Amino acid sequence: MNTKRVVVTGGAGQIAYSLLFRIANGDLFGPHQPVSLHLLDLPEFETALKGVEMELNDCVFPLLKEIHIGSDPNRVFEGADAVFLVGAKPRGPGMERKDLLGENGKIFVEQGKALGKAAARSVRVLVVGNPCNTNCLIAAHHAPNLSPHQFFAMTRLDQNRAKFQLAEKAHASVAEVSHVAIWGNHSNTQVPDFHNAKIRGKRASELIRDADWFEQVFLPKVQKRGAEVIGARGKSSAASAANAALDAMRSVFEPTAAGDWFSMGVYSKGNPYGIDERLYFSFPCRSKGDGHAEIVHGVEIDAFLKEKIAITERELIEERELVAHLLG
Ligand code: NAX
Repeated sequence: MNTKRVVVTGGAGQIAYSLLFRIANGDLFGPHQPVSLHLLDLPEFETALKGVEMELNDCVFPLLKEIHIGSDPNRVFEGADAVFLVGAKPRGPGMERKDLLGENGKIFVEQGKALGKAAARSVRVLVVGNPCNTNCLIAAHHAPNLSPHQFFAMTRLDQNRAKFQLAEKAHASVAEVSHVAIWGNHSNTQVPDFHNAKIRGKRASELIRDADWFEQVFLPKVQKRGAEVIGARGKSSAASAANAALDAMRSVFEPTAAGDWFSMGVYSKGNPYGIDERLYFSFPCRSKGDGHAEIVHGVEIDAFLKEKIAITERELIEERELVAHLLG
């Protein structure tokens, strides 16, 4: 079996520290698929990358055939089959959203170009580094020889967070919760959809008969869960983010369970919900397991959802305007 090349950027960071070991263990492509890991970070983190490489070697994962570390995306992305774009600058003190967008945007210009040049033609790219939807738009724009549908922005952690909240409230198991959609941006304006979510095959609202809880507790809780984790842990979500990144990438390589869907930031061109057509917008999606995520049609959008979706769409359009100079 051919070895699959998996790239993780931000290889010396905290999400990578969980993600890499799980990929090497077979949690992405299964227990029979050999993998090689290609880690990218900034030149000043090369020694830290070496430490991660040593630890990966010391785990003696049978599926891990090769490790390559470096700081040149053109080399690290060579022949990549699956790419996790995790590395990005954190928001510094006094930094405005606009500054963060501009700073991180530049990273994704360079990496988009390198992907277009060096990655396998069938590569699938998941953008995790924030602001992930707009970074994804920038990266895809700079890889015009790849399809924009090969790029995805991660909203899976938000979906998983929403699923847990619904399960806990209904005293159900997480496996009994389905059809959880996140609409829009991975930010505080995201829309966790409780209207269409199901628990044991029934609408969540039939089991949880508490409209106020959905609107005033559930919604803000999911939107602000990242900040809640930072408040408690002193660091942002890492293991749960890595887990969600694996869930997200696997979702396009495995057929979606009958009747369910998953949330993913996908290229919005031709979407059936009238959303602006040049965004990476999170929709409920399904896959045949062929590397594609298809937007689910006909999902019911009530007045409450419609209003919230318009807000998150506006924010994404605004973000795109702020990085217009990187999309020329
Ligand atoms: P860390 O600060 O621990 O690691 C980031 C790593 O990226 C560092 O090692 C840094 O040197 C590296 N880096 C910076 N610029 C780079 C470049 N140009 N090329 C390669 N590497 C570069 O952050 P971590 O906690 O791992 O989070 C990484 C990103 O994920 C952040 O942008 C964070 O905001 C984002 N997240 C996104 C989530 C999502 O759901 N989409 C959830 C978790 C997380 O907050």
